[in-house]
Amino acid sequence: MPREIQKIIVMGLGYIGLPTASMLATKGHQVLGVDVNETAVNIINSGRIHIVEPDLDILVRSAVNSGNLRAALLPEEGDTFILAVPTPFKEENGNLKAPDLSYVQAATRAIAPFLREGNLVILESTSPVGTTEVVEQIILDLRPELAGKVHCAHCPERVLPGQILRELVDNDRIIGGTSKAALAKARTLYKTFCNGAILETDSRTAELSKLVENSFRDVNIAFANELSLICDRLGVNVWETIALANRHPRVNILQPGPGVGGHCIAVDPWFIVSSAPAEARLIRTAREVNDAKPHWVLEKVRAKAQRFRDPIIGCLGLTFKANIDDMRESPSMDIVQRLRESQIGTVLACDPNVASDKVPFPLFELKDVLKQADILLLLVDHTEFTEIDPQMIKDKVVIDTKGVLR
Ligand code: SAJ
Repeated sequence: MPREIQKIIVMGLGYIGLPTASMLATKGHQVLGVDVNETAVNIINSGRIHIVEPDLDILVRSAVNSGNLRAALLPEEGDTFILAVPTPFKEENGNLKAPDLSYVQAATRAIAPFLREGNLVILESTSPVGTTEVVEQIILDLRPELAGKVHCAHCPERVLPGQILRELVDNDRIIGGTSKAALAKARTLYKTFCNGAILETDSRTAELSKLVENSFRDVNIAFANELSLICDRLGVNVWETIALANRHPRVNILQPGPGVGGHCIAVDPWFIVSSAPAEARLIRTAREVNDAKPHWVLEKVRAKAQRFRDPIIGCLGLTFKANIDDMRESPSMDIVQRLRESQIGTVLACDPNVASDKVPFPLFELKDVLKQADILLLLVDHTEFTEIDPQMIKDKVVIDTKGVLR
């Protein structure tokens, strides 16, 4: 049990807000989760979940049953307010992608009337540099009498979808305060459930650190994706090349794929690019390299299809990575949809993790796709696909974007 039980308001009950709210509730805090989605609010209040994440259902059920977690459409007064709302990007000038802070601004305006002296406001959403100061300014504009009396901090979430609950507890946590009091209060709160180190800094450095983590990964995946194009041009196996290079003690190349998806790595680097466009040349190019990969895969299929009249193209996988059901920014989904529009052949899509009502086209069983396809396009390394018997596909044209059907 925490030494000091707080009333905590969590704004946004998605992949970050809901696990965080439930975790705090199971540690004894009184938590009110707020979301604009009425269906989600009702589902959570009945002890169930509206998203897919291993073991989250158990945590939410126990938090709701304990009476410590409630969900609602509007906030109330409390001790700490956590903002865990989306920060997507919007197209600007046709090309540069600018952060869309409208959800952060709306959530801040929604809590402002409920703030009291001594409250802590934590921004967890991945945000461009300066956003915590923007949150503070919105509060002061609406409640000038609270100047110096409400504390703001940025504590970026860093958990990996598929392993959220473990990483919420085990990962080190960066907290960036706009004041010493904000840092002290945030440290006390996160210590109630976080076993990792609590690393203190200012809010701008915390904001940039989070963006840098995801940009580091994006740049490194872009290197692997560029290698896959180079190897294809030179007739060399990219997977073997990377495996061999990685035997050097100071080389650790990531894996190529059909592109980079998800709501984080494909988005966050743009927040750096839009704040420092002249300087962020490598980060921008990496985004462009990764974003161009689906088109390259499509052209590969087109080239292989030329020897057939109306080939059946079996597409394996729709999600943005293996063994999850999440299709946000998924390059695989993009490729399948563009293939369907291309008239290159007849597309049979298959994904054992995706429910048929989640996609606007029919899904087929793996065994049927394996039987009928002339061309087999592997897009996601779901376990079911990595276990395909090579004998079953030896007569097919195989395009394996993840290198698992070797
Ligand atoms: N991918 C590759 N090759 C690789 C690794 C990944 O093509 O070698 C692709 C995946 O297939 C996927 C995309 O990259 O399409 C992103 O997948 P991921 O597993 O690398 O990361 P996410 O988006 O699920 O979660 C990331 C994590 N950030 C880092 O690892 C630095 C996570 O810790 C963050 O909390 C999360 O973003 C977030 O919310 O920002």
